[in-house]
Amino acid sequence: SAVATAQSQAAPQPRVTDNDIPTSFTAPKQQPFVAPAVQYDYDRREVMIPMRDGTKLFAVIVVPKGAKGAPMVLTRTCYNAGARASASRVPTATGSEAAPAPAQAGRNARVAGASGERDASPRPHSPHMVDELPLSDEVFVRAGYIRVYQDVRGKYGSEGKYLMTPPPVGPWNPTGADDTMDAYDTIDWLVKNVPESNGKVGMIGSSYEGFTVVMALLNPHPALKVASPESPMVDGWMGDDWFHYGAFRQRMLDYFIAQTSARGAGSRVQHEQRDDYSSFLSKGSAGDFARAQGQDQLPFWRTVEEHPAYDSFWQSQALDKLIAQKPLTVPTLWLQGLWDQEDMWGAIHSYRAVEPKDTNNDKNYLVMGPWRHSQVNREGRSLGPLIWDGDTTANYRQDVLLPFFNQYLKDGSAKADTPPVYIYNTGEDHWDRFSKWPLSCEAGCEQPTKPLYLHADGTLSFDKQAESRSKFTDYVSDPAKPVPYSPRPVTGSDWGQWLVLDQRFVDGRPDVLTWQTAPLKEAMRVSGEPTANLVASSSGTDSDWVVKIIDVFPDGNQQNLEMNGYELPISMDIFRGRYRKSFEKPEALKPNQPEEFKFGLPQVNHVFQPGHRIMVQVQSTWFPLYDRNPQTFVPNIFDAKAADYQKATQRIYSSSTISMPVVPVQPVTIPATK
Ligand code: PG9
Repeated sequence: SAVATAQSQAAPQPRVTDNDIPTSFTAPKQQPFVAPAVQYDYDRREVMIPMRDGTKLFAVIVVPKGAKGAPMVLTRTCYNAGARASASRVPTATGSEAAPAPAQAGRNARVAGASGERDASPRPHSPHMVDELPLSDEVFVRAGYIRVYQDVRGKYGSEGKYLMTPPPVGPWNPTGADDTMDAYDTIDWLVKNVPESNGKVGMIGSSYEGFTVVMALLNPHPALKVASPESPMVDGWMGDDWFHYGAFRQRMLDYFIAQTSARGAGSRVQHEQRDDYSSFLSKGSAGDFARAQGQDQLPFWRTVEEHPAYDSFWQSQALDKLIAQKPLTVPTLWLQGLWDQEDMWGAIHSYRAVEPKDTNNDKNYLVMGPWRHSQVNREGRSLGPLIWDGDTTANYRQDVLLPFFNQYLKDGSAKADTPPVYIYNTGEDHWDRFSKWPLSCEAGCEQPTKPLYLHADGTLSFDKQAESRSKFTDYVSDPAKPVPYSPRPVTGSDWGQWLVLDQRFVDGRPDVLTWQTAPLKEAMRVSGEPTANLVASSSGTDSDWVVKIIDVFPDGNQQNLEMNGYELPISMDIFRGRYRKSFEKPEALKPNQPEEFKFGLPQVNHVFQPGHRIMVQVQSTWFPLYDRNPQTFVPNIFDAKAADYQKATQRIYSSSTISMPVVPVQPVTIPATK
């Protein structure tokens, strides 16, 4: 048999060499590499497009070979049009690749190995348009679109001077040009100079690129037929990148340098310590940190430093207010993530501001996915530990975005089955289709919210107990030991996931108060905008208030041990107390006097499952993402001195509530037609 034969063979000889490197080696002669003739399936044109003031803006136009009567999709970017239009698609196994630091976040081409990094050692262009352009363009490429990327004025290949997210021309923008005019002139040029096009243009872009879409909508060119601002930066003071209700997002200081220290890619900040918690803490105020980095050379930092309150600088560029002045004429799909760690304010507030004027219900649409910032342009199977039913972003782009764009851009296309509101149900793991949003809110919604009481004994319930101003829970907030927003060392590596981090990493700290309900007997659904109504006092004269609504998962999950007891935040935000009466004119708190602090929290469309608990956490620091409130009232917190940072005793009175947008577990939805 074979066994017997093998056994009968002689045993192998041991190796006799004592050196695996021969005394000489001659490499065979290399044959010169002859590249096969490459057939490109597209034309890549680089053009300079003249604006009305004579400034020329750089654009890359990617035209499929043989295109005729094709629609165009335009993105106006501050992130290097040349690289955006040449981004190889970056495969991600899980959709949760290490998130870029804030200075890089938000551009789908700017993950490791793409975009900026590629500039140093350029790879050849792919012969295939679908591989050459970013993943988010795949649906457009397959549908035969022409794709255009353009640098905004003053950045990368474009001429002119750069202002950060420039306000519309006026007192705060003396340049005579803005992104409304530049989009108009660009579209005008494109429809006259791209012979393969059908003269119809759509605009799309996320974050800064979403800002440029909204600016175009303020005075749209007649050829602009459809738009999708994705997580657009709309109000940098209220709740997008720079501040949230007046609390400064000092991590964005990196962005100031990256974006405005050079016309191309700016320099990066070397934080002194690996843990940003220590790097920021050791410098003092956000102003001191900025100055230590040389940011006083940067005009945009100086402007922000001069405008810590919501004065006319911020008000005059709040795009949700500006866009609502006229009815929308261009069908618009406002989009954002439900855990959007950068621009959580813009899309939803613009949608809500415009909605009353959308009397035919045919221009104003809203999409909110289970996504982090700009995740819509990447893979969407998961976020942190949350695994969704399929690739939510690919499905959205294929099933909702493309048909919507086709309807308005492709001649002879069918009407898309787009619901006015398309929102992911993060508790039941599926999309919901609604005719309007929010289903419930404090004022102006069909369903009023239900107050959830923060009882002094740490329980949380919808039952109003004998309300008394003398009942409170307290904690000491020490700005020298602020509560981290993500576990230390804070390196920014979890930037894309920090809004879904298990809050047990701070639960139990003496300066984090926790309330929770009993395990729910039945499912409870929240669909809309929760509002925090804190009745609170501080022994200091200024204070921040952070409120988190958390879904506490039960124990007993044998399949996914990580989720046992997981404290999943579904809505959290921060409010700077000095602005409780006026966002424009801050006012000191009266020490130890209970006052009301009321603010809207991010939107939710969630079902708390039976057995889960609802938890609320309150704290007064969220560091180092947000700069520390010194807890002593000073004219400008950017300039607070070491002695201003004082411990304070914070009291949360039991008349405090969270208005919860509770709705029936099965609200009325719009059925899909297919
Ligand atoms: N969130 C980023 C940004 C937008 C606008 C201004 C500053 C930053 C972005 O991802 O583009």
